[in-house]
Amino acid sequence: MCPAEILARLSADELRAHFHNALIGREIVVVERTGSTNDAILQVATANSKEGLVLFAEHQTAGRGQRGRRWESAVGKGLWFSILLRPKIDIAGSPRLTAWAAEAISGAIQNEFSVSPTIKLPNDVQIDGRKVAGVLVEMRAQQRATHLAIVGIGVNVNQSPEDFPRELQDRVISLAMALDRQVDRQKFAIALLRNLDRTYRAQFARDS
Ligand code: BT5
Repeated sequence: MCPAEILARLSADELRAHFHNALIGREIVVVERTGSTNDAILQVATANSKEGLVLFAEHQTAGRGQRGRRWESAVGKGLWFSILLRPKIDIAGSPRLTAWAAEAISGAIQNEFSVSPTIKLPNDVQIDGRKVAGVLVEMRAQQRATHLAIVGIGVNVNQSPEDFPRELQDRVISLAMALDRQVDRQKFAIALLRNLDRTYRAQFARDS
């Protein structure tokens, strides 16, 4: 039997309560369904949006990886989200953002659970040689303003092997598969956003 919180949907209100003084997470939105969170976040953002807006989707119908590859996003079983940032880097510096996000994901997994992920450059986080998370950074040049970066993060949390297409099953893993138990997504989302916020401020923030 699963405790209720494991089956629960993400709660934006509960997430927001943890990030009053944060940069990443100062605004948090959870949508039920969207194509790609990397696109949806630009629809929610306004010209004056501060960096740190986070948008999660429970159901992502057109999740994408690099170069138009598909990202499998089982409904309600992973963390599928994007962060809007204005980092102090050039467009050419975007690989630094990808590496930062992958390290923050890996660090959060290590802190929360008794597993040690590895990072497969440029953008994969793996457990036992199987992909548990991926990062997709997309930058938008802005005239007379700091460039916008959209950092898209997908983490497999509560999938079983059969939640993935057959052709991926021997290359992928979820936290639940690695730990042999279901994981509270809400609790892990808080730990992950905290680690992203702390490490982003140290490396990229303009006025932290
Ligand atoms: C990535 O691309 O790893 C970046 C994934 C980013 C996904 C997030 S979800 C929130 C945000 N919104 C989006 O639309 N995207 C971001 P890449 O390195 O190109 O890896 C893609 C490849 O990983 C696919 O071609 C598959 O082989 C494999 N793959 C697909 N879905 C997967 C999954 N759920 N877990 C592990 N591997 C997967």
